[in-house]
This record gives sequence, C-alpha cells and structure tokens, in this order.
Amino acid sequence: LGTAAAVAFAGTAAAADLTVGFSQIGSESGWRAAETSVSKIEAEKRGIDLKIADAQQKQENQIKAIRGFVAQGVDAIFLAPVVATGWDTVLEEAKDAEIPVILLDRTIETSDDSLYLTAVTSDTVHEGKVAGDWLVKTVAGKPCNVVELQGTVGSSPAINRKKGFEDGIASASNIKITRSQTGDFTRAKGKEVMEGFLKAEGGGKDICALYAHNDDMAVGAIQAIKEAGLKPGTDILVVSIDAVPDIFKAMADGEANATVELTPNMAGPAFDALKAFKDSGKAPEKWIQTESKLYTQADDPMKVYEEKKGLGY
Ligand code: GZL
Repeated sequence: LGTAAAVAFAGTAAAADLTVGFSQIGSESGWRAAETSVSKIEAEKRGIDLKIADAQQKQENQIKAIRGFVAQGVDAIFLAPVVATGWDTVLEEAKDAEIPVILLDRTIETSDDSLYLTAVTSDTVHEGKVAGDWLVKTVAGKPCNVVELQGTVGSSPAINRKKGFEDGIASASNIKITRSQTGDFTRAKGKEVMEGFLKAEGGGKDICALYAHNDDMAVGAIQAIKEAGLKPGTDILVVSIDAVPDIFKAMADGEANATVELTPNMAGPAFDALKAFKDSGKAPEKWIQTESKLYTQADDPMKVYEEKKGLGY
C-alpha cells in the first residue's frame, strides 16, 4: 500500500472502531431478548464494538452501567430506560464527558432534551390506539368488559399504551375496562395477574377481552384462561403488542386474535444516526420513529411464526 492509501486505510479502520456502551433493561420478554441479539448483529455489520450491560430491570443498575461507560470513555451510550423518570443527573454526567446518549425503545421525561441525541422508538400511544380500534371493530357494538395487563409501572410504553387504548375505545360506550394491573411485561406475572382477574370476574364468564401491553403477558394470561376452563381467542378475545413468534403460534391455534408489531431493530437506526452525527456534526431529529403494523388471524400466522422464530426471540 502507498503511504497515503495506508494512512487512509488506517483512518478507515480507526473510524470503524467506535465503542458503544448499551445499558439494556434485562431480558423480561421475548421482544427484549430479540432487541439484544439484533443489536449485536447490527454492531457486527458496522464493525462497532458494542458493550451490553444487563440491568435485570433495575434503574440503579442502569445508572451504574452508564457511569461505568463514562469512566471507560466510550464514544456513545445507548439507553433503554426501564422507567421514564430519574435520569437527569447521570445523563448530565455523560453530557459533561461529551458522550452522546441515544434512547432505544422507551423515552424519558426530562426538561432538558439536550441530555440525549435522539430516541429510536415506536409511537407507543398509536400502538395502544390500534389495539383499541381493533377491539371496537371486532365486538361491533356488543357489550364488552375488558381486563388490561399493563407493562412496567412508570415506563413510557405502559403509560402510552394505556392512553392509546383508552383513546381507541373512547367512542364505544359498550366497551369498558373493568380491571387494570401491571404484569411487568413478563409471562409469569401476566399469568398470575390474569388468574386474579378470572377469580374476581366470576371465573371469567364476565370477561369479554384481554388487552395486554405486550405479547409475553398475553401468552402467560392465555395459560391462565385455559386453566380456568375457558377458550382464549373465543370466550375471551386476546389483543396485545410486540408481534413475537409465540403470539403467532397462539393465533394459529385460535388462542390469540391480534398483535401490533414492534421491530426489535432499534439499534440499527441508532448506529446510523450516531455515525452521521460523528461524521458531519449534524444532530439527527430528536425522534426516529419505527413502524407499527397490526397482525390478526387473517395474516397467515404460522407463516409469520416461521419467519420470526429464528430472529433471537
Ligand atoms: C416497548 C418496549 C417493551 C416491549 C416489551 O417499546 O420497551 O419492553 O413491548 C418489553 O416486550 O418488555
């Protein structure tokens, strides 16, 4: 290689040696596991050194991880914030160290949006609205008592998906949310809380539908509905969000009815925004929105299951 080419080559190699610290929430759901595996693939594709810290769903562990990344002097920090509040202090420390922060899949409440470069998320209010609209159309005026499994208390998706669903059913006086409780986005908790709902609602005969803020809680609830001797998908309609493979298996078995897709690839767009920012100094939009698509039993669920099952869920 000539000197110039060698320098250029070295320069290219050096530029590709971006190190990103990712404070990941944990592995509470199939979707989150897929987000982690997809982020590794997206980093590999770009020759980026991705360091992932699993916080086991605890905010204090995420704060510790961010402090560790700042001490290491990483080039950027990705944060999937388990809850929406309590981030200003630690993000100020990242800002003082001139390390850009990108939010993945959840947002934060802050009065200073200079604390993060951009947020890569779906429109979680819209996801709840799509679920609500689907139920209104499906029950078509018939009286329908709904039970709701909320996501993690204080997380932006739980707050927004609740609001969006309520917006979706607001026009339908025949639909009422009779019970609503957090299942913390997990199968186990979803099953446990659904068991409580069934007991409280006459063994479930008064429940027309379940709205779960993610598929994992819905899958746990489906188990509880079957153990109570009822048919999920017919006695109790099931609508949820994420579009993980197992909800398509349930749909193919007639045990779930609808899901709103959430892409696990939040890291790809985040890496691209980071690179563009590093190369040009031009900050991206504050919000990079990912798509949401409704799937129902009419969408060949077994085919979708086969397509999705290899993606690290
Ligand atoms: C939503 C994301 C949620 C998923 C859940 O953007 O934060 O967290 O819907 C996961 O499966 O627990």
